[in-house]
Amino acid sequence: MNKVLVTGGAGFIGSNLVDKLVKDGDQITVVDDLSMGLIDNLPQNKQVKFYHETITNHKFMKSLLIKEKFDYIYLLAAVASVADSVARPYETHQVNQEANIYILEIIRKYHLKIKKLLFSSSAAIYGRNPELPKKENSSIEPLTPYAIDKFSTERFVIDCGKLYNIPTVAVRFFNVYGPRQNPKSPYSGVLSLISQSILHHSTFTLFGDGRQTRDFVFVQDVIQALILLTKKSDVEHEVFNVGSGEHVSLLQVIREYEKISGLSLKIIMRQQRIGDIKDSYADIKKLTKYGYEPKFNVYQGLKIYWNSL
Ligand code: UD2
Repeated sequence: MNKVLVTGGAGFIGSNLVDKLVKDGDQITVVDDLSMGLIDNLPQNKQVKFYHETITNHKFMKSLLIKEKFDYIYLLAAVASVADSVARPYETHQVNQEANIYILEIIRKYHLKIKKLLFSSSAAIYGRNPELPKKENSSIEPLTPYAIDKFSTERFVIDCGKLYNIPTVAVRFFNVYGPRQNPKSPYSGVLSLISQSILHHSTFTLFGDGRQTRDFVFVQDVIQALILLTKKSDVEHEVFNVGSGEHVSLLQVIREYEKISGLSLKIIMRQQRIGDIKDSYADIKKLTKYGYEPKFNVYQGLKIYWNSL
């Protein structure tokens, strides 16, 4: 039985990970401030301990880490909205970078023996770089405080992991979608917004001509990647793209979704959003070499998502 810490564990990706860890028989501690996550996302299970706390509470995080002596740590807590980071750069920096560095600092200072720490970064770090598909060694062109924080924390986790002999790994998420994705903000993932519009027969605003493409990766495939990278003890101090390796246009996705739901989406077209990139998809060869194999295409993933609503 492993002791596992999941920051952001009540959120979309975090809670799907917690479900998997419960099945694997692990003892899980979740720290989440419920800014985007929901308590109802967590299973009522003796294996799961929940703290309604922010990771920026240093005192709390220090005593938790020292007391619990975790085997595995997943750093998924973040202010995930790029727009939020533009509006509140310093506050989001404290969550997206500082709090994570502090966790590493406690591990270093108190010589905590962990088996693996994983940090979740983002495809946002490639920014305006037009190269396709994006490789892990493609140039980094961050455009927002969010992307800058994700990249610097990723480097810190990897390079300081090496320097202080802490086993770490980082992942760059592409467009993750699936059950429990929160459609609360206009900057939430586009598939969660489309889902809401179809479900409630409300109008969806399509920015641009709909021909922009994205690498939509189903959350269960992401969980597969996270478990694989933490459990492989020979993978250390590396960063990996986590995507499906394919890209589809928004119009294609909308058509698929209409087929699945049997409903039609009311669309209103608006100008492309400022700063929007045209196309994005991941080169996932580095990860597939270690056995990662996406199991859900967009049609299969959307079907599960739709049935979960
Ligand atoms: C994703 C990430 C972002 C950052 C970025 C890096 C999400 C939610 N966002 O932004 O954090 O990592 O990738 O490149 O995963 N759209 C509409 N109508 C809407 C909302 C969106 O047409 O109501 C369009 C949007 O203009 C874009 C596409 O849908 O062309 C995808 O938007 P998104 O916000 O889901 O994701 P993305 O790739 O822009």
